[in-house]
Amino acid sequence: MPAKPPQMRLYSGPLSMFGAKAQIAALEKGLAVELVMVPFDMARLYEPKHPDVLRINPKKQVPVLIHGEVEIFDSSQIFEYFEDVQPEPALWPGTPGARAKARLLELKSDEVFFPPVIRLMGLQDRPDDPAAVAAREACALYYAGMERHLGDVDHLAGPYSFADIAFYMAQLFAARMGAPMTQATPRLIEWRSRMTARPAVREVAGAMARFLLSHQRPLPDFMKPLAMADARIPR
Ligand SMILES: N[C@@H](CCC(=O)N[C@@H](CS)C(=O)NCC(=O)O)C(=O)O
Repeated sequence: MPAKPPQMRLYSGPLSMFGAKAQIAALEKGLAVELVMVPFDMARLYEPKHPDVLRINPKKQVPVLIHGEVEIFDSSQIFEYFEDVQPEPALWPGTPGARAKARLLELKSDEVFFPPVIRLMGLQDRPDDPAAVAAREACALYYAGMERHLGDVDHLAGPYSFADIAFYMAQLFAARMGAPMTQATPRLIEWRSRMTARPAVREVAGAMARFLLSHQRPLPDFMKPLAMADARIPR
C-alpha cells in the first residue's frame, strides 16, 4: 500500500497578515492544510512563542509550514512551495518576464509598502506625530502608483496572483492603522472589492474581522460585511 502523503501544517496567528497570505493561497489552491493558530493576545502579542515556530524559524515569526521533512518559514517562501506542490490553479503568471514582475510586486508589497504601516502601528496614540503623517503620506503615494499601474485591468500582475494576495493583506492592515485607500484611487478600490469577493479571501479576512470585533477593535468600513458569519465558506 502506498504511504499516506504527509499532512501540511501551517502555523499562523489570528492577526498575522503574513500568515493570512499563506492561508489565502492554500485555500485558492485547494490544499488540505491543517491550520495551527499560535498563542496570541492583544497585550502580549506573540508571547509565548509556539515551540515549533522557535525550532524552525530563527526569526521566531509566523507563518511556518511543515510538510513531512520540509520545514520552512516566510510567506513568500511558502507561496513558492505551494506553487511547486500544487501548480494548478497557477498563482504566478506563465512567462518568465511576467513572473519576475509579479514576484517583484509581491516583494514590494511586503518590503516597500508595508514598513510605513509597521511604523504606524507604533504611533496609533500619536496620529499627528510627523512620523505618522509621513507614513500615511508614503502609503498614499504607493496607492497612487498602484492606481496608475493597475490601469483598466482586473489584477496587479496579469492573471490573479500571489501579488494580489500580498497587497490585499498589506492594504487591509494599512486601513486598520489609519492609512486606507480612498476615492483618490477608484480603480484600486474596485480591485479591493473584487478581491474581497473571492471566497478564499472572505474566509481568511472574515475570520480576522470577527477576531477584531470580539476584541472590541474597530473595523475599516470595507471589512464590516466580512465580519458576518456567512463570510465563512461552507465545507
Ligand atoms: N517576512 C516574513 C514576516 C513574518 C512576520 O512579520 N510575522 C509576524 C506576524 S504577521 C510575527 O510572527 N511576529 C512576531 C514577532 O516578530 O515576534 C513573512 O513574510 O512571513
